Amino acid sequence: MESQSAHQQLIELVRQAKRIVALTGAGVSAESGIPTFRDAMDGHWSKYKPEQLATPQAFEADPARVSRWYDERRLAALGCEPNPGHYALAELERIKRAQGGSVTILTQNVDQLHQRAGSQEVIELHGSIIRWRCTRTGETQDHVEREPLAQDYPIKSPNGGLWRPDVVWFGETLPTRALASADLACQKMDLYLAIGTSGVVYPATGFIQFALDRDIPSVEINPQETPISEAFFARVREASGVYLPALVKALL
Ligand code: BV8
Repeated sequence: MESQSAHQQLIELVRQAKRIVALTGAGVSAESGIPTFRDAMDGHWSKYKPEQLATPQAFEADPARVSRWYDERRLAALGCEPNPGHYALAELERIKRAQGGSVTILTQNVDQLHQRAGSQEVIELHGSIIRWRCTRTGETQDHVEREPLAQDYPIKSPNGGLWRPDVVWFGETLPTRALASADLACQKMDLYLAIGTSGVVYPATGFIQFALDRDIPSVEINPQETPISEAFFARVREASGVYLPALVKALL
């Protein structure tokens, strides 16, 4: 936030709001120890770009490599805990629900940490790496076991297909129901937050347009500037795991 008075202004915006929509990205999970998407390629994955592996073409070309990458990320997510930023958003939802309002989280994250922190209204725009899907039948299974899904990859499904992570890859369309629910929430909202996202992935980053078109206040919470920072009504240059708990505490 540019200044203390702007911080007070934001507290009042959140206090007055009845229907809040929060778009969250990998930055919200950073303080849980999950590398952000653009930094995700550490170790032996550093020779790839995530956009190269998170595509149907990459899975087609090398299903073993892509399945292994996702299973490692699944295990990493299961080994992490929600951080104070996740818990603060769940608390904010409880506060707003008690007042007859709502907090709808549109998450680009696939780690399910919002749900594990207690948030109820979470729309997974890009799916989940905890859930895997058969490429032939579309059957899905949740995998919360803390060991690798297989010794050898790719993982054959019993119906002659392969198991793939139930995530939205680049070039794949987002789940229709998720998009419809997100649109509905954005049409009813009176405050839009974009937290921990670099604002480069579509259509997720496009939801701010609902706020701009309806002249609804929009706030970006991110220690760094992003390509869409200027579009927001206000900007908070702080980590979500630090700022969100302070914001929610100020409401009580
Ligand atoms: C689609 C799942 C129809 C897999 C992901 C219009 C214009 C241009 C391009 C397109 C367009 N429409 C479609 C496209 C193509 C593409 C796209 O957007 N490309 C981009 C790269 C230009 N979109 C698609 O393909 C989408 N499908 O639209 O279908 C179609 C298809 C083709 C062409 C036209 C139409 C599907 C997109 C979904 C891809 N799947 N994830 C997986 O996770 O492996 S996206 C991936 O990026 C993750 O979900 C990730 O969450 C998401 C966005 O990244 P961020 O979350 O923002 O993370 P990032 O690391 O980038 O940034 C972290 C931020 O956190 C930073 O700003 C940092 O400063 C901040 N931060 C760090 N620490 C903290 C913090 N903030 C707060 N607190 C902290 N402590």
